[in-house]
Amino acid sequence: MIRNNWTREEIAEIYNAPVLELIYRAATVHRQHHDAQEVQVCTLLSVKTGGCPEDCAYCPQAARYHTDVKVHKLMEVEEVMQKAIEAKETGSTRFCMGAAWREVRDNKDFDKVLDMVKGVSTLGMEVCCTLGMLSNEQAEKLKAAGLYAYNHNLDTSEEFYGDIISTRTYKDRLDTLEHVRKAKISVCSGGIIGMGEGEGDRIGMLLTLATLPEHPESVPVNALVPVEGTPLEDQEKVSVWEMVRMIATARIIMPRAMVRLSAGRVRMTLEEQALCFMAGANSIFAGDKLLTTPNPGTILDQAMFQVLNLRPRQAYKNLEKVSA
Ligand code: SAM
Ligand code: DTB
Ligand code: SF4
Repeated sequence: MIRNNWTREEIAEIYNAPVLELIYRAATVHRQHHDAQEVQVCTLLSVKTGGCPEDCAYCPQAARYHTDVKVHKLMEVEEVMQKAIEAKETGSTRFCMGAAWREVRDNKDFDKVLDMVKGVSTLGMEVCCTLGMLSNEQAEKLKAAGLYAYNHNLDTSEEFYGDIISTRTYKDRLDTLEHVRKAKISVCSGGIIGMGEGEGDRIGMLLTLATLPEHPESVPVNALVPVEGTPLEDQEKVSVWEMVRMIATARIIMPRAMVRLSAGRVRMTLEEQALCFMAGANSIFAGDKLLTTPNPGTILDQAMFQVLNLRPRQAYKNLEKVSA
């Protein structure tokens, strides 16, 4: 039932199906593998902001672009703990700490991140990090500290990658995903639409994800948040149907994954988000900020959950299934 041998043609056929058929098919697969009323709620925290040496064309945190993002050195462990406690109190069960690093270096800052991971894991939340490239050893250290998941996006297809980022390669990304997998950390990997890529690039990214030796446990689908000062500041907003096609296709080809309706929700109505849940999305980022850009706050999301009869998923549910 779970396939890792999808072909480009098969994925293209799914992606291009009549949209209501596509939603129906994805909704059916969703119900075979998940409780469709349940949505995983994650909170992001930027623990080290801005000043990044990479040139990702979408990113407000790249040092070379002149954006309004204020550089902030690595936060203190106590401050991070406070934010995690607040996130838990407002209903999040996953806490993801992001750093504007090209890669992890073996220094005091990494030791501090390991302490953050240790601390947050004592709260009973699923702890996630997104810190850039990792070696095998660094992945193992994070695992030993209690890290549950690691986010590392492919962002787009291998063919389009060079148009968006020149300071690292697609293979660098895949290597880190392999290190994360080897350390038995849950893999979170997805991408962004609305960067000027073609449909073939969207399908290409999904093909790479769905033909990894094991599918990622989470697949974030971000709509580009165009930020002034970045090369992609003038990109047009993607239509909800493009989000729906991405989400539904991811749901059908990676049925067990949590598909996350990620960046871009501030520009979507409740009804548009409902279509995304119908198409198989079952996770969101909560709180009034993503890493540096706005996100619908807790009050709006709680109201949305009420209208759509959704409820937050408990933490570590997958592990319980394994041990049950
Ligand atoms: N520096 C690390 C890295 O690049 O892997 C971790 C942090 S980075 C900000 C995490 C992810 O955020 C990126 O891979 C990208 O997919 C997403 N992202 C960054 N800026 C974005 C934007 N303006 N719109 C949508 N997604 C964005
Ligand atoms: C992901 O796929 N999206 C999140 C998370 N993983 C780290 C980040 C979105 C960032 C949007 C731009 C910002 O807020 O800086
Ligand atoms: Fe740096 Fe990550 Fe932003 Fe790229 S996406 S510029 S690596 S913070």
